[in-house]
Amino acid sequence: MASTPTSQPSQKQNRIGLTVIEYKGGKTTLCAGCGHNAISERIIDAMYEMGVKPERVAKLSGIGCSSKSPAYFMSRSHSFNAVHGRMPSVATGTVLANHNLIALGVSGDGDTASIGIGQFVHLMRRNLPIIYIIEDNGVYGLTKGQFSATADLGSKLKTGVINDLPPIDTCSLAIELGASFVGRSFSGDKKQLLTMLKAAIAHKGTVMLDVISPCVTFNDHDGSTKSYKYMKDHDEPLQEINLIPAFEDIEVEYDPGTTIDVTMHDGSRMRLRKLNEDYDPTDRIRAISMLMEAHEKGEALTGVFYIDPKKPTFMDMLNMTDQPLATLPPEVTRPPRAVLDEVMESLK
Ligand SMILES: Cc1ncc(C[n+]2csc(CCOP(=O)(O)OP(=O)(O)O)c2C)c(N)n1
Ligand code: SF4
Ligand SMILES: [Mg+2]
Repeated sequence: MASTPTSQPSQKQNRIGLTVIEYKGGKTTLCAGCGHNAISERIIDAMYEMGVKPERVAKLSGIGCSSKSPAYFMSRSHSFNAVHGRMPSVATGTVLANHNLIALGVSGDGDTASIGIGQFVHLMRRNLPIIYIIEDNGVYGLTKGQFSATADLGSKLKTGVINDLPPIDTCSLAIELGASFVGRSFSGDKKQLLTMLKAAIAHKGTVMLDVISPCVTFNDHDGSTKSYKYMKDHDEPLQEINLIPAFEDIEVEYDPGTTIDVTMHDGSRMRLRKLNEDYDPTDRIRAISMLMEAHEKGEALTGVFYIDPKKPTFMDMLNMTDQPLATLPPEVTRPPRAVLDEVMESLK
């Protein structure tokens, strides 16, 4: 008897009729086992599961091993590899020109917190619609493993050099400055990272995700606080996170005493089951103090630290046209002769 052919998981179509293969990119040139490769895999899964059209995504990055990684996922999307630390301004221009695109920024801890800190802080205070991921390994991987500004005080390089400067916590900074969805995850925690990325796609505003992503070549030894072993031993998830996408429309029972339900911009629901304490991720001040407390205790907290799904975005503040600027016809964007004459007259 002939057997019924079963379809391979890789051939299963998502809600827009695409298979996961259509979300893949070029073959990675990063080291085998690099955390950045795992993050690329989760981005592919999240975009596929949420049914995002690859052509709607603009991948933006700076310089570093992390910033190379957009070449290794979603080949069908738009892509721009900017100058070191300058991705935020290119991303801002991209979103201003065409707000129908989903901006996905991939940066490193060096690209963001060292050379790019000036651009990063201004991006965070605008609440531009963007998913901004820091692939955080505590070192400049591409230039052979010098400490970055997120390396913890007292952590040790392979050469034995000790870091004697305090780290910049990009999550506290992003919350303080105005990002509307801030969290931290670990490249080795498949489920948590995938769910946070799916929630990021459902959010409108700046999503800042700091993902601890071990550099197996330069920062995965004893004495590092960004190694696989350190994260496995110290990772303290704040919540158990689930996302119920708007298109799935399922009702699931939950206990409001132990669970917080956040309705996202697109109608999806993020369900956060508290694991540690009575933590409210809509309280900004509490979020910052909790991050400082965790830091004092040497805990590597992960989870959604802060979310405000209703905060006006940069586009709302600018009162932008519904139709993206990039697609407006010249008759609309070009001032008529009489208006130009009036401007010239006013300058005399
Ligand atoms: C203007 C400029 N300064 C310095 C460099 C050298 N450089 C290239 S990548 C990099 C740091 C990358 O670190 P990070 O962003 O953490 O990425 P990783 O390689 O660790 O993923 C530096 C300093 C450069 N390319 N351009
Ligand atoms: S040097 Fe480090 S960060 Fe760069 S690809 Fe290798 S493991 Fe990844
Ligand atoms: Mg780095």
